[in-house]
Amino acid sequence: MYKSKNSLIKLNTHKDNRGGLVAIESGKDLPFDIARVYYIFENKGNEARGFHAHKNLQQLMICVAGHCDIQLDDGNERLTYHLNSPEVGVLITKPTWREMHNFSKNCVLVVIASDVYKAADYIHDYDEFKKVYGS
Ligand code: T46
Repeated sequence: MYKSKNSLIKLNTHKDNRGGLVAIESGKDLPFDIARVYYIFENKGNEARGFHAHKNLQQLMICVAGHCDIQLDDGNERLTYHLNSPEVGVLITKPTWREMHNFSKNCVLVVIASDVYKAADYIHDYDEFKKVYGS
């Protein structure tokens, strides 16, 4: 499964009379091997987060509880994804500026990433990002 564009993906969901279960496997459900998982929760006063890009990191973001808006800008267009389901994720496969807004109080945003945390992979200046990756 290879996606050259950032996109919303429907996750592999198993539902029965007990409830739901989502499974995400490297190589099958993701175009990258999983190196790290982190999550964002207890958002204070609806503070926005992100405001940076990654050069190489690929990620899948899933709102497993509550809801939030994810703005993704690949240097050419900016799209907003409203995440509100544990069955759907937004897959980021290319250098992308990201901002997270409008977190609900109960929001838990799980992020599955292709690499460990590397400060050198971040771009914190939007103009610099546009200069390198914009058309
Ligand atoms: C991203 C969005 C969706 C670590 O020590 N290890 C980690 O793996 C991460 C992600 C963060 N941190 C530390 C670095 C900062 O001291 O946790 C603190 C908060 O991180 P940051 O300000 O980067 O959080 P966000 O929400 O602005 O961005 C994060 C990710 O950094 C970023 O890769 O795509 O979530």
